[in-house]
Amino acid sequence: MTRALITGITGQDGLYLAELLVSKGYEVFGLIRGQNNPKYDLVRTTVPEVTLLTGDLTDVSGLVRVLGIAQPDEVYNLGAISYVAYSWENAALTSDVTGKGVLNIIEATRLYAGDDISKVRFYQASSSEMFGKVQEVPQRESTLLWPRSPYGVAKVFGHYMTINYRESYGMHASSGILFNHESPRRGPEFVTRKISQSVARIKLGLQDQLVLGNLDAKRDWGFAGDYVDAMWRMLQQPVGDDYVVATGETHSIREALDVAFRTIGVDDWSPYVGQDPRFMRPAEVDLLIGDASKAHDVLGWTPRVGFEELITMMVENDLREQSDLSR
Ligand code: G4F
Repeated sequence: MTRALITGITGQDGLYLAELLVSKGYEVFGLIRGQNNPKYDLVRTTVPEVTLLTGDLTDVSGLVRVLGIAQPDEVYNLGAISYVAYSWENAALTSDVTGKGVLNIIEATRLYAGDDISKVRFYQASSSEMFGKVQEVPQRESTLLWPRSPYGVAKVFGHYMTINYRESYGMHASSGILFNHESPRRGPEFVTRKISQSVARIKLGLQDQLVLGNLDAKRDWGFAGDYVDAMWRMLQQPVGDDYVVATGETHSIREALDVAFRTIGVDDWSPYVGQDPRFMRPAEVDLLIGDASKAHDVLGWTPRVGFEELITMMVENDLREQSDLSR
């Protein structure tokens, strides 16, 4: 039985990846932070097969202990402080967890492997946020990185540290440069879920207005359930490498609003949507669109869920969830 350790098990991607690996017959371990973590029950009910181990990406000795217990063949580092806007107010903490945390877990993994570095494979969740002020359209593995947020800077550190461990120690270490990926499990602080939840609440008469920041930014949005499959495929290759994972389509926040409001039968959303500088960022990433041809060619990976289907799925899920809650 192949054994895997997932950090960030409580997040959207952690849950989808755990389900995928369990369906493939893996024994899955998840790193969970702190005592009485409120997300503990969420993991327990969603993927009861997972064994949860307590630890923190900022604590190397704890990570060494967890690796010793899990004895993984594959380590997926999905743990991070992942909300970009928060990273300006908490730049040092974001750097510690999202940046240095990568060094902590990859070094702990190297120590766990000991003399046999081939005994374990490592996945790092890199991000299209690293492209920031984009230097090429579309963005690919070779595009110069120009991060625009403390979060993006921290991800660049983790990305290059992963490459460095591959080159320095011959480690099977891969970095997935994932563009935005969403689902009904997305946290409500991210724009797609904020929109889908608010649109559902407006339809049900539970909310009047949706207040957002910049409506003109463009993102390459895919479905998280498709993207975890790309992570797994990376670790099945003979050697580690870096891959862009994206749909190759870009859409603005306005277009996301068009699709979401159409789902509830509203064509003109302007009376329902306001803007507030509170939700604007000190430095914006204006346009992201990925070229995932390497992932297609080498991994045989293609996204299955398109933009409209994704947003509609999220609104429909929130309509169900919100009407259950309001009963
Ligand atoms: O949904 P977002 O917060 O995602 P963002 O910043 O693109 O980051 C996400 O994707 C990255 C991959 O590129 C991940 F690495 C990262 O962890 C995260 O998953 O914001 C998307 C866009 C931004 O341009 C933002 O300015 O939506 C714009 N936006 C406009 N109004 C808003 C809002 N974003 C949020 N969160 N809330 C708003 O009210």
